[in-house]
Amino acid sequence: HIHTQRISLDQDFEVLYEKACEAGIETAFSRAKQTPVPCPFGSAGVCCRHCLEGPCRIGLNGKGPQEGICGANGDTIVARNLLTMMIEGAAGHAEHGRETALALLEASEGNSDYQIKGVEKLYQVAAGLGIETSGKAVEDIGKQVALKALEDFQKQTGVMNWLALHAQQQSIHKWNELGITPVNIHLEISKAVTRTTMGCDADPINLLLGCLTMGLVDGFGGLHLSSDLQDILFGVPKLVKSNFRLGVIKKEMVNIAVHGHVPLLSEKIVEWSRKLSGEAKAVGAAGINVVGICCSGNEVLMRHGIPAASSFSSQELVIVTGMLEAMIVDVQCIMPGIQKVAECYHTEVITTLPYVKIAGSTHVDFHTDKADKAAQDIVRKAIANFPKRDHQKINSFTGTVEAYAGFSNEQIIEALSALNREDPLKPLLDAIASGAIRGVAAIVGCTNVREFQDWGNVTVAKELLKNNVLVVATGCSAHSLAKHNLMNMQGLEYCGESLRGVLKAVGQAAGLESLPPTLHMGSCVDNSRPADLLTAVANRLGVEVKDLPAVGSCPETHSPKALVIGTYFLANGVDVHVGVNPQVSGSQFVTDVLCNGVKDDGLNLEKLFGGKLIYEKDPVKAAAILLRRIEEKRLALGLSS
Ligand code: NFS
Ligand code: SF4
Repeated sequence: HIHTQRISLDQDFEVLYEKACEAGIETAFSRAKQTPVPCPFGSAGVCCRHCLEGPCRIGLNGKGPQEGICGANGDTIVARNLLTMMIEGAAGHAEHGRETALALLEASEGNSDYQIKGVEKLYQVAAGLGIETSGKAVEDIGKQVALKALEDFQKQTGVMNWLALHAQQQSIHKWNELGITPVNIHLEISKAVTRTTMGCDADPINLLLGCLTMGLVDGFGGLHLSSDLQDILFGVPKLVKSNFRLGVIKKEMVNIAVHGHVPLLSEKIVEWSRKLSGEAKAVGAAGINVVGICCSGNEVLMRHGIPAASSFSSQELVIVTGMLEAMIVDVQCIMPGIQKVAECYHTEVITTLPYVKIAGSTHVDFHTDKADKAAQDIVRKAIANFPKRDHQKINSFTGTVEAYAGFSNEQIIEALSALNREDPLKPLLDAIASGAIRGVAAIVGCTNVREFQDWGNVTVAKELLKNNVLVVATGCSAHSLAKHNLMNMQGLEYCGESLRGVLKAVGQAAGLESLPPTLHMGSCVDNSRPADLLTAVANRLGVEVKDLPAVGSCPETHSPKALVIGTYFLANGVDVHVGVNPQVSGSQFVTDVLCNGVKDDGLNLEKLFGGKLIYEKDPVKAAAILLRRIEEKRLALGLSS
């Protein structure tokens, strides 16, 4: 018998969790409750499994062994484990970028099922890369851009093209002086793996510098490269209105969930679900309904207004509605647990990449040159499952929450230019300077099964809004905010008066009632967008990103990807809050470097870059710290208090 307890601020998932528990269906939430206390050594980051002398672990609180068999001390082991997490996060995003680059290359060469839809973005990126565009065909330029992207996985000297494309000069200078500027993505990942192996890097400072390099690899080679190329292939997101919560799953429809991260396949699923709706009607359904999970959900929401069913932590429970014909997954944040839950229903889990399979699931191999065929096969499998529903097991929800999304920088600038055509950023800068907006916060990252779902994300957001901070969001935290009315006009009541005034002024100029209280900027790779927004603001003011009253917050951190994204922002001097233990407490030294500043040693994150890591579990306290940091930066910039 599994004990039921509250798991989510979202009532629908509470209902489904209880249903699952009563039916004896295990989910991540119930498994988490079975091991209520995680391993204390792993939690502190002091467990080393890098060779067969070990595993070794450092005794906690100074008791027991303070070195591994090889002599590695706690500082080295903690820093090395942190770097290992960074590598995992960066590798995932890099692979996302590489696949997108190949897709652009193939589309440009005319041998794939994709075309270039974001022509304007293509010209813009090409110009930034120094590619000659005049008199050239779109496909030609597309090919040049794709080759420049692939160069970032190959070049042996210089700096990454995508870093030079997006970083501020002053930052590049700083990174060069520290020797942390990445040359190419694969080279840096390979080097970082090498330095973490037994008998290599044993200097905690050097290992932490390695973490920063991974942050830069991730930020430029993962996030920016992926977002740019996706915008080129699929178009730049524009304002859309859609819906969140489980009511988006429709009883009368064939329901298909797209889950994962790389939108190459989900774009095609959306397309073919529209084209094949007649076949769904032939089996008695009213049509085909695609819903999003995690970042695949964010991607198709941003570009097509596809409604979103779930963030990371409750992904298994979506199946417990009994109305999902297929869950299609590609890569990252996919719980293997979905398969066992699916076996209790008629749902078919379909994996699509040769390196991401789940035992027991259906596999349909996906490649860009047969994307249409794969998408048709998959949609038809879902249709065929519709008549297999067990009507006794269905839980349907009617409630949905409206949400605006699609806030690319292009969309934000377009909205602002209704107020000032010549200098669109000026209204935003004026609002920040006058103090009507105190600062900017990006609420990013995950939901975590060990946390009360949505609580941290929503609470940090509400606290910041109340204090007139402009809030943008990405990833699963955007799901949390949307579900709780923070992306529709109802949520304006949570904003401080002066922030609400600015949102209304900008929104009304752009033809809306107001801008929503928080702006959905996309998936986790789209953290490139808030980064670019900050860079644009800093450049316009003639300062560095580190000087801006801007913070990042990841209240319900779950993934190493979130940690490495945070590190990218730290390398740019932006304060980053995490609400979940980052597993470094086993080393006072590492904790001090990241969070407190080391007095007499060579590495002090805040002194070097201008920002620091803030670990605070309590979302109200975390928001208070972030507000204080925003005010400190305002003061340093000479802005009104
Ligand atoms: Ni980001 Fe998106 Fe969600 Fe966290 Fe996972 S889906 S890439 S890692 S859990 S936000
Ligand atoms: Fe132990 Fe050192 Fe091997 Fe790690 S690398 S398991 S600390 S001997």
